[in-house]
Amino acid sequence: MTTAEELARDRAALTMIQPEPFNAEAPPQGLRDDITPVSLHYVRSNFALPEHDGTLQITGAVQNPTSLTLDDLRSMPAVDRVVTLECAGNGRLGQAPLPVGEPWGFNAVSTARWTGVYLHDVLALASPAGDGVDVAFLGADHGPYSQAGHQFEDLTYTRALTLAHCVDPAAEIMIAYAMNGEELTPDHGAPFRIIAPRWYGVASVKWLKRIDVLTAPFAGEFQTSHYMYEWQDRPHEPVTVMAVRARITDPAPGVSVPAGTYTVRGKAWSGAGPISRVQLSLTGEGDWNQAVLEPPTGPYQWQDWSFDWHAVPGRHTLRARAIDAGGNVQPDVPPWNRLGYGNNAVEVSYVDVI
Ligand SMILES: Nc1nc2c(c(=O)[nH]1)N[C@H]1C(S)=C(S)[C@@H](COP(=O)(O)O)O[C@H]1N2
Ligand SMILES: [Mo]
Repeated sequence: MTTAEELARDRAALTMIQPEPFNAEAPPQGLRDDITPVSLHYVRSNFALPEHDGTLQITGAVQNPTSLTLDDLRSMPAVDRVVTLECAGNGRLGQAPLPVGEPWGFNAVSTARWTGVYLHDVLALASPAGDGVDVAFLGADHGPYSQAGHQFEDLTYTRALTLAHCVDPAAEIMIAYAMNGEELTPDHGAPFRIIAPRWYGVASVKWLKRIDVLTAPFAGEFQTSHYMYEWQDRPHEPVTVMAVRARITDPAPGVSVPAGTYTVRGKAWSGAGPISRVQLSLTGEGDWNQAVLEPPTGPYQWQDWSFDWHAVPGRHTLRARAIDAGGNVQPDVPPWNRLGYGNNAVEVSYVDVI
């Protein structure tokens, strides 16, 4: 059991967005290194922290309904992956008019080393039926829910991925029980959770309680009503992989820097593949200079970039933008949609050189 003091300690270093259910961003130093310490990793929860009885059920269209404990998972071959997770609502504050939903700034993104088992290995134990279509993941968290005109007395956090995606070894979807080498904390989904690399965090169901193989597409609230891009001028689309994005981490927001050569640093990532270029504008006017981009240290994590800036006194407008291997470029203007997802517009950072 986690005491209130332990919970408060776990949360103390984060930038709070909402106290209950607890939602908080990483502080700027959470984006500095390759791996975000657990205590600095953003938290996004739709319901109060749930109780979890320690078992995982695999039900539905399977030949062999299965129940597993944490010890059962630990006895299976372990896999270890560094994964950048970003909330699809990250950057919502940059959209105007402000959409409904959590008013996230720009730090609902972090990177951790997750340890667990492959989802496809766990599914194989239950033998999904040949006519399986989707796999629904149910969290232990539930409760009354009312947002954007939808009301429920008791809704359970449930998300699905296609069965084909779940059993694809190349997708490397995990059931994780450890984060940066430690047991999962309550806020990050103890005792185990899904980690779906490349996808916005919404797919990585915490407090995993049940895996249900379905013979028809899943149409739950968090699948078809929320986490949809409701574009104004084209058909709605589900939120899937993370959009390409670069961040400036140094100079940190609001920090003045001395005149001379200053190495501007940052991160860049995309769910569509590795980053191929990062460019920096020093005038705010589209003078895109090539930054030095570090090669990826793993397939699912942000990359470092840097740029030696000849900083002269005055106020400067720095902007960084990333381009991924698929040729996706960050837009200048946030891609507005009613629920405010996927704002990957180029961010502006004002820096005083003294
Ligand atoms: N059971 C459950 N899983 C969940 C959520 C939730 O509310 N309930 N939120 C999702 C969202 S929207 C995000 S961005 C990630 C955040 O994971 P983290 O809190 O470990 O950073 O968890 C996902 N998994
Ligand atoms: Mo999210």
